[in-house]
Parts: sequence; structure tokens; C-alpha cells
Amino acid sequence: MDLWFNERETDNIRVQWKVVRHLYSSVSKFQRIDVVDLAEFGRTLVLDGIIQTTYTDEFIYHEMLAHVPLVSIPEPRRVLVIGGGDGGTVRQVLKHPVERVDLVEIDGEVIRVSKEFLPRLASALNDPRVCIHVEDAIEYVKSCPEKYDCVLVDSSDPVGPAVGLFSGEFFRNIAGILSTDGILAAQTESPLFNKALIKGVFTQLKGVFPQTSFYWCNVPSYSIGPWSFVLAKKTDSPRVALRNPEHCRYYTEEIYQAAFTLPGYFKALFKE
Ligand code: AG3
Repeated sequence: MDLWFNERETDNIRVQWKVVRHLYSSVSKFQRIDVVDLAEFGRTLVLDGIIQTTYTDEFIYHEMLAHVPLVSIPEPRRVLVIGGGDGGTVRQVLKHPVERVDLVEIDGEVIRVSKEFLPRLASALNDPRVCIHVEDAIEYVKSCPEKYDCVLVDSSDPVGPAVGLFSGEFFRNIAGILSTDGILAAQTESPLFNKALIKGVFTQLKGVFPQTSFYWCNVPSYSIGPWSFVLAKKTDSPRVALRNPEHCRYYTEEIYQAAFTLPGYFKALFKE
């Protein structure tokens, strides 16, 4: 029997993926969680009907979210990952000589399901340097007494529990818990289909951080093409010599340089 998962990308775009096996389905306090094996893409985590990560291309997104900021500051020691309950971002962060990684994920079920069905990513969460907090990051960053060298926002799309993770207040609170040379990186969706979101993030961050830039890559399982990230620094400090983390499949120094070269339509978002 042919089983196809119909993913809604926008109101007007749906994409179909061939399902080899439907392994898990539940509804948590926050969202519907599914795990499927997709043809070509392999083991896949789906939240509220949207693909979050697949074994075949997760490395592209997770390497770009983690390594670009982590090689941009001298000595990242303490890192905060917001969202990212599948463990893919933490796994990349641990390739750096960090002392501690705090993961703040609102939905403990995502962590549990990922540990069971996506162990290649989620086993990173068992590393002794990782401390897991199952709570709302919006509250966490308001009252957290810690200082971080790097904060990574690995959120889902800006609907439901993730809406507040793109707001000005959230970014201001992050600035407050970053160390003097601290850096923030966040996933910021598709520059073609989420223009308003990217413009909003730019405006909010510009008011808080002296240096804000966007970079991008292609993540095939986010099937509407290019995917964007924002990088914001607290100081104007010059970029440090880039260090290559071990065992990357996507990230290289050349990719770092290239990723900040934005296509015209993307650059135009900051002029309109
Ligand atoms: N977070 C971003 C997924 C966005 C997918 N959206 C879409 N295709 N419309 C992924 C979390 C992985 N750790």
C-alpha cells in the first residue's frame, strides 16, 4: 500500500512525502508529535504536521545553526539552546570544547520521543555537559541568573508555542543573559515565504544588538527552498580566526564566508 504524508507548507502549498513506516503518534500538552520513516529522507520528526528534522539532511540545518555562531566568538564555554528537543543542535555544540550546554525545551514529550526514535541526534542529550530544563524559554530568559557566551534558538515555525520566540521582548531578555562578547543565533524561516517575519526580527534585533546579520543555506526537507538564520553580537568585536569544528559534513570555512552572501531579494528585505 502506498502511504503519503501531506505536509502543509503555506496556505497554498502542500508537499507530499512517501511514508515507509509510521512509527509513532501522540498529542502532547503542546502539539501533535509524529515519527515516520520517509522514503529518501529516513527517520523524521514531525510536529503539528510540519517536518522538523530528518536523518538525511538534519546535519545541514544543525551545523549551520550551531557552528556559525560558535566559531564567531573567541572561547564559547557556556551555551544555551532554546527549543531543539530532538538534540540535533546540542549534538553539534558538543563538537566544541564547551563546559556546559543548557537546553530549554517546552515540551518534554519531544525529548522523550526523540530519545526513543531519533537516538542518533538525541543521545547527545545524555552527555554530562548537558543540563535539560523542561520549561517555557520565554520565562527562562526573563529570570535566568546565568550568563551565556552563546544562545541558539532552534524553534519550530512561528505558530503556537513558538510565536514568542521571535519577539522583541524575548530578544532583549536574551541580550541580558549574554556575556560581554556573547552571540545569538536563531533560525528565521524561509526568506521567500516569511518575509514579514524576517523584517520583524531584523527591526527588533537592530534595536538591541550593535551587529545583526542574516545567513542562509538550503534544507531540502524544509521544502520551500532557502532557509535563513540570524546572527547578532553584543559587541562590535572583530571576528576571531575561524576554527573548524571536527567532523562536519556541511560546514566549512568557505561555507561560512558564502552563507552571508545574500541573494538580492533577501537583501532587499532590509531596505524596503
Ligand atoms: N526547526 C525549524 C523547522 C522549520 C520547518 N518549517 C517548515 N518546513 N515550514 C527545526 C528543529 C530541528 N531541531
